[in-house]
Amino acid sequence: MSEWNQEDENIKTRMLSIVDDETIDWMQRKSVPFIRLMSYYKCAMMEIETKFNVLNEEYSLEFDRNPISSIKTRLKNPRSIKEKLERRGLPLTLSSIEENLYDIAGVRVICSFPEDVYALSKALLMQDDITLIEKKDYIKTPKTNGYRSLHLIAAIPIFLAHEKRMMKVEIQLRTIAMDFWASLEHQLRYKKDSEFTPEMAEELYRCANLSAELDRRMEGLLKKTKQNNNVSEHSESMAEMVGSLNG
Ligand code: 0O2
Repeated sequence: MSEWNQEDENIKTRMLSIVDDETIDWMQRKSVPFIRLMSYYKCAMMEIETKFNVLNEEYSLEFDRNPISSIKTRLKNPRSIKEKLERRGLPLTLSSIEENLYDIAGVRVICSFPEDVYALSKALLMQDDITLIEKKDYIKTPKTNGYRSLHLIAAIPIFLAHEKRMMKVEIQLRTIAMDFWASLEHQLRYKKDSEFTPEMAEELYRCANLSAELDRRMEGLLKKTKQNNNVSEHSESMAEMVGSLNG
């Protein structure tokens, strides 16, 4: 028996000591459709991730650099799903999850430069199997705390053995600097053992502006390298032309 199976057996034994067979049966009947729905979200997430990997590959061939630094995916956990439905006073059912929650499957694309965020989102949304449901541009209009990211809710088909299903995925696109800020802000804000003061919020806001400035300056450097490339490409072709005239 593998370690995993042994673990399953241990859980079953512990469960049997506190609940009866009938209850376990009921729990399984409830959980199988839930697990199936989660696997559909996982498939949709994989489809979106692949689309971004394909775009990254194409861009890296064309422009000799990678617009995507990394991609992270996550499925919302059952507890967060339940809490979100309860917070909104919505029924705790599978159809309610599908209809009301758009962030069960999340794909976070960390880009090198701000222009990559927009180029990638445009390229994704142009694809004919993608339907845009919602777009929030927190880069053009940052949140009051300084948070920046481009959020898309998109529907994508997944093809199962006997059916095609449209699944919603939340896509967050942001630069490395925006991600650095958001990750640390999240850690600081939700630190259990300490208070998050207004002064700390102000300092974080200043840090967000600093990271936006960093993005602007890095993008400025990128533009300069592009201009330099154009100059050298031009002089190369000029040199070729001069060469051919001389020949
Ligand atoms: P998790 O675990 O990261 O997913 P909604 O999701 O529609 O109920 P809202 O606020 O309208 O709520 O959605 P929005 O603005 O699109 O933001 C949703 C997600 O963006 C959050 O998910 C975070 O991941 C991220 N986000 C939004 N604002 C902030 C922020 O101020 N700081 C940081 N660090 N992240 C932010 P969840 O559900 O909070 O968590």
